[in-house]
Amino acid sequence: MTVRIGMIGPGGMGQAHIDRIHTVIAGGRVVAVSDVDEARATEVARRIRGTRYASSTELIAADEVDAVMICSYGPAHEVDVLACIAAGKPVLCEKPLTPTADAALRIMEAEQAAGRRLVTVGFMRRFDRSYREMKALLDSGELGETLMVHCAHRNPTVPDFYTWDMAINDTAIHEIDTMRWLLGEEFVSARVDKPRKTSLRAPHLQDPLVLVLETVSGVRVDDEIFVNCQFGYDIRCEAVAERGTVSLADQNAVVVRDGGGRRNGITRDHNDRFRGAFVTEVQEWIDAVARGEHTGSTAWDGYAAASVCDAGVKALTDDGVVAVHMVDKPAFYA
Ligand code: ISE
Repeated sequence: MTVRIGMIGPGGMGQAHIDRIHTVIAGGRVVAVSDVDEARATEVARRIRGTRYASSTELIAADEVDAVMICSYGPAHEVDVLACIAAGKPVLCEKPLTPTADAALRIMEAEQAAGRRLVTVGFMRRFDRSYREMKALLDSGELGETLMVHCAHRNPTVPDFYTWDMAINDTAIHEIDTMRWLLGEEFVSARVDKPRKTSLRAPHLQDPLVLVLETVSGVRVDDEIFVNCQFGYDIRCEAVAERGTVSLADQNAVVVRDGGGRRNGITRDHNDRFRGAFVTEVQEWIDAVARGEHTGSTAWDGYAAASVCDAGVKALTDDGVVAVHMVDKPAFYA
């Protein structure tokens, strides 16, 4: 069976997904697109020989669409995810599921009323080989209990539309989800430390910043967010446990030795750094859709991440520690 996918918002991320679905991934094909930018939707539809729908609502309802990928702007996700649930169609929604926890709660409520898990959130780092090896080692108990995790998330630059809160709910959200998954527990509080700002940033941004999170059992996670670091897309993570540490290795494919010394390449963006993770994530999703099953992060994961983001965004403007507020996890997501 070929899973016929409708894509909402085929911008940079969406087109990267289309390319992998049509080249390296088996079992799926993007047959329909819609976008607020009509010219872009028309061009992508022509390129994939698919149908352009005038609205996301029409795309979701179309008989030729078995499942939906949402790659549009975060604030536009809720209405389309709810329409997919109403239509009974599986949906892979790029992060953030929603920009606020309240919106994610509405999605959870609709999905529970529908009685079937249909929503997968695109938290791709869970599929990254290095993070998976790190999790397997920590879960084995060989290093004892995990006490702290030091993360860094650096981008060369960010686009003009990047607003002050996106440091948390668009960038740090990756570590928020990955650390929940890695540690297997929820966060209870957030604090933001605001160091000296780089002169190479837009004036409205606090860049860099350090998001400091604490889990239920007291594990402390610090996450350096530096989105105008200039030199590359640099993702670092070191977990400190009772008897040792484990870190992500450098992600270079080759090491150069010459008169300038020994060095390795640094990736430029997320599609480059997490290429393998994206392929595994989308392949597993297509396989699960074909079997009529759910896979990957759930709407609960989207909600939990949004709840931590809400506290993190508050901590950006307020001093001190902000509590994370979450509802109890429904049995549906156990
Ligand atoms: C972007 O949306 C991503 O998901 C990238 O992985 C992240 O590094 C970047 O900061 C975000 O804006």
